[in-house]
Formats: sequence, C-alpha cells, structure tokens
Amino acid sequence: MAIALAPGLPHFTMKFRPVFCSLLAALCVLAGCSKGSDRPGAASDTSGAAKGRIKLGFLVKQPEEPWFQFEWKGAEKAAAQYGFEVIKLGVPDGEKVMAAIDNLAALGAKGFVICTPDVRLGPGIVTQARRRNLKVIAVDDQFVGPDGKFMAEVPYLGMSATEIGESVGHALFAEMKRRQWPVEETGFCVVTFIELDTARKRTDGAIAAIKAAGFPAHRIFTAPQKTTDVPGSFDAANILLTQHPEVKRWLIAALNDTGVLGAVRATEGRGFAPENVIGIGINGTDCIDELRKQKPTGFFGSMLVSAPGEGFRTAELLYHWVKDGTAPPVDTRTTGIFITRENFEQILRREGIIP
Ligand code: FCA
Repeated sequence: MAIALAPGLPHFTMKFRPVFCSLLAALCVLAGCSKGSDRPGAASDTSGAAKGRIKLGFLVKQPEEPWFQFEWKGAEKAAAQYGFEVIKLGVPDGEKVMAAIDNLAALGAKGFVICTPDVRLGPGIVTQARRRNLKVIAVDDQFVGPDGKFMAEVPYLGMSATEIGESVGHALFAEMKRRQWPVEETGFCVVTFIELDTARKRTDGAIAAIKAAGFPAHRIFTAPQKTTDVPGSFDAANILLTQHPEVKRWLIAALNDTGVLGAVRATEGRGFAPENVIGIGINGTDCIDELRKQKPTGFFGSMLVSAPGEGFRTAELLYHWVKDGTAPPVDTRTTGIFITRENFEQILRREGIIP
C-alpha cells in the first residue's frame, strides 16, 4: 500500500505554515433542512441553557450522505466537550450557502465549517463571511479562487486524496491477483468527477497505482458521473458496461463509496455475478449497510477515513480560533485504513465510528 495503515483515527498530518426558536425555524426552511439530532439538516440546541454559548455553523453539501452525517456527529462531540453550540445545515447549492451565512450571522454565530457544493463558490463565501464577521474553515472540498488556484488563505482539512486513491489501486490489483483473474478478461471501470480536485486526485491515484503494478492501460476505462450520487454513478457505469461487452470481470473505483455503489448496481443490472466484480470505495461510512448484507456483493471494501474525526477536528479548530484567536493550520490531511467485509465492524467500532 502506498500509505501507512496507521493504527488509529483520526490521523492528521499537519503542514503548518506560520501559521434561537422561530428564527431558527425560518433558517431551517431557508436552508432546506429539518430539526432533529440525527437527521440531515438537524438544528442546534436552542434551549435556555445554550444561551450565551459560542455558536458555530457546520454546513455540508450533501446532508443525505452518511459521510456528512458522521462529520456532524464529530462536530457535536466537540461541541459537547467544549461547551459550544453547533448549527448543522445542508447547503446543496450556492443560494442555500449564501442564505445560510446570512442566517448564521443573524443567529449570532461566530464562524462556520463548510463542505461547499461547488468549490468555485469559495471567493463569494469568503466575501460574505467577512462582511458578516464570521470565520471560515473549508472541509473536504478546498475553495478555488478566480485564478483557478486553491485559496490557501482559507484553512482547509481534507483527505490525502492521491495517496488514498493509490491505495485503492493497489488493493484492487492485489484482490484481482488473489482471485487469479485473467487480465485479458478484466476491465477497470473508474467513475470520475474531474470537476472536483479531491475527486480527480483520488481516481488519478487509483489509475496510476494499478498501472504501475502492471495492469494494462488499454483496459482502464473512465466513466464521468454528472452528479455525485448513486444514480449519477449508476448511469455513468451503465454506459461504459454497454460499450464493453467483451469485459467479463470488472474492477471498480470512484471518488467515494457512493460512486462505487452506483457502479456495482450497474454491474448487477447487467447480469454480472458478485464474484466477477471487485469494487473498492473511499470514505468507509457510506458502505456500512452494503457490507452488512448477508450475501456478498461486488462492493469488496473501502478506504476508511474518519468522518467523525474530521468533523470533530474542524469544529475544534474553529472553536479555538473564535474563542482564543488561535489560527488553525492552513492545510491538514487525513489518511485511510482499508476495510472489507471481514474486518469492517471491528475497525469501525475500534475507531469509534459505530457503537
Ligand atoms: C468529498 C466527497 C465526500 C467525501 C469527502 C471527504 O466531499 O463528496 O463523499 O469523500 O470528499
């Protein structure tokens, strides 16, 4: 494997360079969310006991994805530990992001962590946040400026995308070898979303690693997904499978578990038996139900990264920044652990991701 499979999560490699109820209800309507602690878009604690506490927002692009629900859980843990309030909002588009920032300010919040629905919203988010005197930390998807470069002035925490992608490539190749698949009957389906840097780096990493291991370049096929959900990747993979009826066995990679799940569903739809499909995802949070299925599917495993760990750490960094003026590290990267049906319950429990 290209990355060390370190024993505990969260693993943070830091690169320091010098480094209330009606109003809330209105906010939730505006942000397209609902109230309740474990549901997407759940709102903050607005009880009397919470008055006077620091309030921080945690905004995520896809609140329906378990990854982001686990990030929220981590942020709530930090809130409980440090005694601040976390306001969780789903922001699936730019309009919802801007409305959420205004409403956070109206609620008296001092800052927010965000996984933006579009990295090119970065400059607008920063301008709006400054105007409202809110501090911002980007999580998962790094802001991109008008010049196409990352906005290094905005503290960021995210995956070591290339390394994690490479680990997927290595693990796919190793499993293919273990099953003794003839290479000439095998294809590598890579569901891509190149618009997003962290996504492109992950799939590029998987391709580079499998090629370096000796898998032929002409048997690697990319399938661009239009939307980063199961239907988006199902459609992308389905087209690819139709174009390559000669392929008898498929290796599958994508930017995350959701991407691989969609492609695995596509192979099922086209009659591939689970033993002729090896899909390896990234996140480790969005494949729990899949790996718990009694009968194995083509979804073989995932690179687990700690979503609760990322949620906890970003919320904690923001809290210290607001409360003590301690600026967060500008760039923090997390690594992964390979999980399969054999070990996932044990590892997820050990990492405190499931009880
Ligand atoms: C992106 C993906 C998420 C998760 C996160 C770390 O935002 O869309 O599924 O992988 O990076």
